[in-house]
Amino acid sequence: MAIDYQERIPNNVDLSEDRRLQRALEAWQPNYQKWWQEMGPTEFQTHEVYLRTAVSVDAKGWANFGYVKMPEYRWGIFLAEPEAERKVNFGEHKGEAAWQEVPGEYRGMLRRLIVTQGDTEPASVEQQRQLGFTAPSLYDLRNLFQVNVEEGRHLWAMVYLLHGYFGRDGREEADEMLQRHSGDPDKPRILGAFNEKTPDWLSFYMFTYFTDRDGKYQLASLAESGFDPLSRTCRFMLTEEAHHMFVGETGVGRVIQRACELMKEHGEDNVRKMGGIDLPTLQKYLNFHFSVSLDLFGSERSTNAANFYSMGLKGRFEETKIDDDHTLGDALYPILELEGEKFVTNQDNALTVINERLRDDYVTDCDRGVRRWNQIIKRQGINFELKLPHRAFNRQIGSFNLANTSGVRVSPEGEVITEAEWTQKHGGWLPTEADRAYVIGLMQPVTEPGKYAGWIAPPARGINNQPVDFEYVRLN
Ligand code: BYC
Ligand code: FE
Ligand code: FE
Repeated sequence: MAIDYQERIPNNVDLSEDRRLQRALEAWQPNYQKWWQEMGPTEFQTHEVYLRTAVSVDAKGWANFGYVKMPEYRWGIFLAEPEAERKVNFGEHKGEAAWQEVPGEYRGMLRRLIVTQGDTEPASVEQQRQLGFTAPSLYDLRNLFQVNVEEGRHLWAMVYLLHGYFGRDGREEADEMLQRHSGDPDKPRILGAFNEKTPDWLSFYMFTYFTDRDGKYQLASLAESGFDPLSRTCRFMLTEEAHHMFVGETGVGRVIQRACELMKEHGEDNVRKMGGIDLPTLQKYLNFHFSVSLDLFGSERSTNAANFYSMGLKGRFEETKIDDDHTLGDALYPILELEGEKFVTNQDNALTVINERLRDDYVTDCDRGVRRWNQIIKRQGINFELKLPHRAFNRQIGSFNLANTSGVRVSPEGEVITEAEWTQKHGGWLPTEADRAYVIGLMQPVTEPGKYAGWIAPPARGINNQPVDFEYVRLN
């Protein structure tokens, strides 16, 4: 029996006009629902949550808010409006009409990019599945679920491309998206950060600040793609991503705010005594999440990445705003490297080091938020500064990976140290078991509207102009 997908899957891609695609997605949908029930939020599936749903791609249709039970969320397929006469804007095909079908010779590469992107989306839902039990407020609980349903929709976005443009192997890849799981020893998610745990709300805010921001930069590069359906779907995903990073930035900001208030109130720095999260612990979580997120940009030198660019599949951040030839034939780009025990800046072929360029854009963006966090601390009259650690700190991928540095390690300040020093000092730089146990111990659910856990300040304002004591999740 054919389901009316016009009804079941909101979409702006004329799904009902393409019976084969419709059937393929019909076959995948129950598997997605099953995955959501088994691997999505562990609780609250039958509760009404005040969610926004994308009902169209223009600014107005977007902001549709109402109570929804998560399994009934209208996961749909939304592509940004096509751009008339759009061209491939970079690489060897620069100037050709943008592709509406997959260019045959790049099929494998393109599929791989889409699969890697798609894999992260359900991974993050899996990582966050236990957090609903310990939300610091109904406002935060609602934000968690908003992020979760939208990451689910981002999976739909990539699965649509796989089903719509890649035939049988696309369908197989779509199935595998639901078979790999975050942290699964046999079938892990593809990228490192998506196999880490998100066991507490501080980790969640750091993740949405740092790791969702990798999403922003990767999606922005894919939005430049010469493969137009990918470009359009990523452009719309980026509008959803903004909220995820907002949850992260304001979440961390509120933890900082609360720590500062406790310090002032009690005239002492050790806010753990008062049930807060101290700033040095925050710095350790920041160090961890920033460094694992840096790994998501791949190796500094990458032939994959150079090929993605030359083929016109994945551009640079804001490609069309960059003033150069967009082919990067002889262009150079600086990269930081360790030579022996010294950092040196080398110039290398801009194509080869294109991952590094995106990482640079990302670091600059991360730093802006850290400065805003420091403003919160300063306004409270507290003398403390959060910092991004050095980019070579705690890396697992690329030239600063321990395996590539003959045992050299780097401190957050960027000093080259020995393995022995690392062993001795890393507990001061990254969350220890004791730090994690302390933070997890604070995670007690607060479920009364308008009440907030003692380790976090209330938000400055509510969602969609609702008050902060609004019933964002109906528990009865
Ligand atoms: N962990 O040539 P290299 C998001 C692999 S986040 C494990 O340096 P390349 C979201 C690599 O796959 C955005 N493995 O890499 C956020 C390759 O494997 P093979 C996600 C890694 O290809 C929050 C080998 O190492 N989107 O949306 O230049 C919540 C050599 O690598 C890692 C994308 O990533 C790692 N960290 O660059 C929800 C965009 N890094 O071929 C969602 C699509 C590398 O030897 N992906 N490897 O088996 C890409 O553009 C590229 O795949 C990467 C890697 C930038 C990730
Ligand atoms: Fe996403
Ligand atoms: Fe996201």
